[in-house]
Amino acid sequence: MSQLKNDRYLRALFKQPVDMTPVWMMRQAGRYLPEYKATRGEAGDFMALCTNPELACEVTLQPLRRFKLDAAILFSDILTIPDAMGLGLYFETGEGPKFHHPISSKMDVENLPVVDPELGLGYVMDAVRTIRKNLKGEVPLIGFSGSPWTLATYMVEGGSSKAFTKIKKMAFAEPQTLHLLLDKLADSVILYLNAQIAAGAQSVMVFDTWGGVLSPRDYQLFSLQYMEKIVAGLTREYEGQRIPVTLFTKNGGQWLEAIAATGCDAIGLDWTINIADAKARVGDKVALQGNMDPSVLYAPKERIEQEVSDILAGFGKGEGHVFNLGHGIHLDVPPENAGHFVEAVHKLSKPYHN
Ligand code: 1CP
Repeated sequence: MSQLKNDRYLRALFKQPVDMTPVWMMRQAGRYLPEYKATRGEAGDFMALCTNPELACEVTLQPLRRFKLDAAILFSDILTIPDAMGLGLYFETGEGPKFHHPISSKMDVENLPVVDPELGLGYVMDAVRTIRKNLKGEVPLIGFSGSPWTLATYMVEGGSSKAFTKIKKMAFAEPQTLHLLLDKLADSVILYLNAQIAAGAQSVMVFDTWGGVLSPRDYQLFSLQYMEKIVAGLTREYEGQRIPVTLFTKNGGQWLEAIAATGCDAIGLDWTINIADAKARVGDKVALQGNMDPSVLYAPKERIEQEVSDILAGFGKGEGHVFNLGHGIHLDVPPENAGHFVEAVHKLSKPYHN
């Protein structure tokens, strides 16, 4: 870690002492930044941006030029894996992601390949290498993937969903088909994240955005079980450096003990749980990332500082906290408010560290 100029984020994940609490923002590169919109316009569309390593690097670095963030996150999307499996990802203006060929039968799942990241996702590894080179050791680079369950929701629903009727139908009417799909996805995610690590990702995060729509038993069966397989299959040390893994299940606050038991290094928290309670429950096992409601960024500076101060006090003294939002930054947040947030975390956290 010594080659990094700022290793606060990695140190916090390993529960080592830091001078102030590290901070980054989920979706820190994106449409709330005018410079992102300009680069995206130049690229043509979102996938053109993801598949062009120079432009993906440019948008990864944009938020770091504005704010003193303690980590960079690869600019890509969780849906690159299903796209590489042949589902045909596309975006319609004003709408979320969609697939030309969603999964609708057992045969579709049987015909689905496990992705070889070097073949179908080489552009992501090129982006990782380009970003690492251009970061010049300033801050660590986070690689990421979607969880098998969250990826499966998009693949079976054919895009974003609110009710998850198709995938739940598969879960209860044809559980073996869903398990085969989740298993192929878990194998693909392991290969994909390990390829990102080999290309230069210094930490990895698994986004389980939709695990929280499952019952406790089904969360274990259809989501957590496969994330556990991923944690066990990841490269945890690369070229002498430990590679931390963070699991984030939105609305997963009731399952923290089970998530910590997977062997991950850190748990990402959304804002529906009090961070003091989370720390009391699993703080001896894992580091915690989170957990300000992203909507607080609409508030005046004083209100943002109050919220940051409350979360810092909730975590209290001791190591193992990476500050973040509890979910992605909203696209209509004024960039200067994000700046107030980052500054507030650094300024107000100093008394909590020696
Ligand atoms: O420019 C545009 O119009 C595209 C908007 C966009 C962006 C900026 C999409 C489409 N993806 C991304 C980038 C992205 N997505 C990143 C990297 C940028 C960063 O963090 O700075 C990451 C980590 C993601 C992850 C992602 N994509 C998740 C998991 C995290 C989460 O926010 O819950 C999910 C669920 C997606 C799917 C997806 N891709 C894009 C959109 C709009 C969505 C969400 C659709 C939905 O709500 O169902």
